[in-house]
Amino acid sequence: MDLEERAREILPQGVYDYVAGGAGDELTLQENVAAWQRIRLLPRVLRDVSAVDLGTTALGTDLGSPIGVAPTAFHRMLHPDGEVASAAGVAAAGALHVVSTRSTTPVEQVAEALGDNPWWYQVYVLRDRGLTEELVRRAVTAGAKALVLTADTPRLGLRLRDVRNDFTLPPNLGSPESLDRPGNLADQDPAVTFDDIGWLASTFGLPVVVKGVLRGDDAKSSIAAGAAAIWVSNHGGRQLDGAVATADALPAVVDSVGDSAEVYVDGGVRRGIDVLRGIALGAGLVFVGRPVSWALAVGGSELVATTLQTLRDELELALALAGCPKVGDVTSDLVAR
Ligand code: FNR
Ligand code: LAC
Repeated sequence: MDLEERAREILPQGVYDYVAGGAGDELTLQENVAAWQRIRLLPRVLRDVSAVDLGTTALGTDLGSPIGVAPTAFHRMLHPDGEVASAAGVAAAGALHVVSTRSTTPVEQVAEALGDNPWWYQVYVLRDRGLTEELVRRAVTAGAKALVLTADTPRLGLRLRDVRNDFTLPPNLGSPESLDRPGNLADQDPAVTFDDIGWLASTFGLPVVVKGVLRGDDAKSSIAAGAAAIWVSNHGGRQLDGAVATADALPAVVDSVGDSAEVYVDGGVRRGIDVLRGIALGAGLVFVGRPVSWALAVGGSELVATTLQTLRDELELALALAGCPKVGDVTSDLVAR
């Protein structure tokens, strides 16, 4: 039985559906997975792959692998130790971690669980700019190495499973710190523009990654406004249903960005081979969301670590079988056109 099925058995239906679900008819949710699976590879042979090195860098930081953990909300809904358990698992696996604005654990405690492991902080610009600044300032003080501005969520998408389930956040979450003032899930500012990229960069002095870009022109405008990296994402199919799958959007974004910034991707990545596919299409980092949520729900920090380690092992094998001893050897000609 796979992890998602096991999570489904132990989580309340509303919580399971909140995580598993997408927007509308869930076309984009399904397409994200299917689009990676359609990509056929052209492996190289006779390349001496006796040692495969997964090391890479992003925004000047050395990383053990190009696999990162995407920000997801409300981990205490999935496990009593919440973000402390997920962070400890991610750190044990040595993957880059991104902490959500919608953390149900104070960012200082998450940072402590991460230890020396590199991590970034995901920013929702809230209507309350003072609260936004306060949350980001605390993350910067706690050791975040970059800020990830989520750009695809001016409002939450239409999550029909949540509507049907009449889903609300469980009361046992304590106080999700970005929600503990008047306002609720809908309090993200819908008036955010490219100018806010410059505001974040200049206010906090960290590189800004813009997450949720699907178009080359938006990538260019983000970079012109001060973004250091572009994260191709459709929020795991949870925002505009019918939006293009990320594997299909990635090449055009990579083309239009050229050498002016780093490009990352997430959405429907389930196997190490998908990570290889993402890199071959031009992504510097490839992030996973739900697989980590399911691992957290079923087995806490240990299963989070095992799950990420398995993904890493799969990637290592995929590189060997593709004739690529280094991540830098994974180039676009590995994709069959
Ligand atoms: C998310 N995602 C998300 N993104 C973000 O920027 N801030 C957030 O708080 C959340 N919260 C969140 C909750 C849940 C339950 C899910 C499933 C997703 C989106 C996330 O970062 C990422 O883009 C997708 O999850 C990637 O797709 P996969 O790997 O889940 O298919
Ligand atoms: C979500 C928000 C919290 O996708 O990002 O549910």
